[in-house]
Amino acid sequence: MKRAWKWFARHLLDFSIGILALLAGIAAAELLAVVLGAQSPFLNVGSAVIDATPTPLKEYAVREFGTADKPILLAVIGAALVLFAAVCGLLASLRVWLGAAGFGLFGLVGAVIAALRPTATALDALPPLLGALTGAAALVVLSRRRALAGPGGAPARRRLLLTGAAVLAASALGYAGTRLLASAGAVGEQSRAGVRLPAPASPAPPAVADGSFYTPNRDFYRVDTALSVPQIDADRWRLRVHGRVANEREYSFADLLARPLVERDVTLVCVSNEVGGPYLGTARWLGVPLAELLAEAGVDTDADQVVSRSVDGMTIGTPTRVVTDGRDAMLAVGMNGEPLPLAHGFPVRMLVPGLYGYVSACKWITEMELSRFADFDPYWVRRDWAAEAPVKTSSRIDTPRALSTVAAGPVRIAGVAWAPHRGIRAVEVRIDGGPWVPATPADVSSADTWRRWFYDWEAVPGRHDLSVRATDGGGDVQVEERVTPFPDGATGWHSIAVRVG
Ligand SMILES: Nc1nc2c(c(=O)[nH]1)N[C@H]1C(S)=C(S)[C@@H](COP(=O)(O)O)O[C@H]1N2
Ligand SMILES: [Mo]
Repeated sequence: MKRAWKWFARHLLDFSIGILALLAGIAAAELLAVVLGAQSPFLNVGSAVIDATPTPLKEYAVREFGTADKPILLAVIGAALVLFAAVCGLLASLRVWLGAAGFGLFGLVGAVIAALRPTATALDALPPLLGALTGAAALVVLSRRRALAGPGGAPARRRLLLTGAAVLAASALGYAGTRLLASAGAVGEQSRAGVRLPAPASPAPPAVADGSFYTPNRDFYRVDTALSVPQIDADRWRLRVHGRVANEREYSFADLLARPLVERDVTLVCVSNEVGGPYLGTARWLGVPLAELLAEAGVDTDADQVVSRSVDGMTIGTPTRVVTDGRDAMLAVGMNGEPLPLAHGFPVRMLVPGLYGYVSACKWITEMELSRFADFDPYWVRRDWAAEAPVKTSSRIDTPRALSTVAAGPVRIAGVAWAPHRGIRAVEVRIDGGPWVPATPADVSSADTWRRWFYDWEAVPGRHDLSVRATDGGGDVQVEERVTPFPDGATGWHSIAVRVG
């Protein structure tokens, strides 16, 4: 232990030199990336890791870390880079060219990863290569100075320190420049600020009065594979409808806004939502009826799958039959009275009541290709999730909180139940091992949303188990058996324990 520590202390300077060179390399690579309008090499590596992550590990990450999964992933990648750079620093202290070669390898891997991204352009491989060159150069210079520092005495040591400080300062400047250019290039925010949404030709029913019925945009759950939110200029955005159609079509954002728009309340649910989980929300959406666009294109009778593509390379497959069966499937442009927030798909996303998001709700959509299930597996299906996935009938207790203590006497148990497009007919509550008793479901604006419910309970002191189950509009009772989200959505009754004091 002590020996290891001594070894570490003796090589601290070597490690530091490697890490300084890494900082310089990353700064150069990221700066070139914004200047060229190419993908960030660092985020490219992160995206590649996300795409390559086996489904069980991804499920674990979403479950354990929720929305923090991305910062955690980037921190892990950062730590791996630092480790690698420290090793390069150590190698350079033995043979300078060894360390430089390490950086070269690193740049090559970065370039290959960049070139293999589904959205890659020819420019994307350049930043990692420049970054590697810069890092290697910094490593060589610093290693030379370090070699002279011992025999050269105080002046040589000062020169090493100054060079190190200069590399650090240059990296910081490069990083600041990157941030500045990136924020100036935040075309999505600017474009969104200029959007005026027209009034709907077909308005939604009167808004549901209950304050917790609509999920505010800032609280709406977010699930996607995008490490940086795509910045799209609505004026340059295009939607291409092609594939197995009679007439290929293209629409601009203005084309969509000029059409008669519908406004509907719809609950969106993520397939990764566990029993009792938070990954669903309800909004008042504004959009273009999807069936009308498909009718204009003239869909071939054998095109049973609509494949949506987003600017960030996501592919999502939706049954043609479902989006043309008369439900309010739409290309949404508005969410709760505003243009779509960037994180929720600005300028346009798909929305299909009744289907989980991963088979319907493509954000930042740019393409709809009429295809067949037999011909194309979209992103999640390639990772073994089900190709077709209607939302399963579910319910959740929101109050009281699990494991909380409440006062004896009247206690309102309340929560939400959902079976989008089938609707919720009834909700029942069970206290301890007792009989199922009916809860009171609140009003809804359509069958496409969740339904709030409550049950007034006379709580007696002690520890109690509270459970809920829902019955959907088709009369099907929520499934009791607990299964995990993979491959087509969780089932099981939500139960919580509370203490009555
Ligand atoms: N482009 C793109 N669209 C996407 C995804 C994605 O990763 N990329 N994730 C889907 C999934 S899994 C869900 S649940 C919904 C979530 O939409 P939200 O983030 O607006 O709540 O978006 C869907 N659309
Ligand atoms: Mo999802």
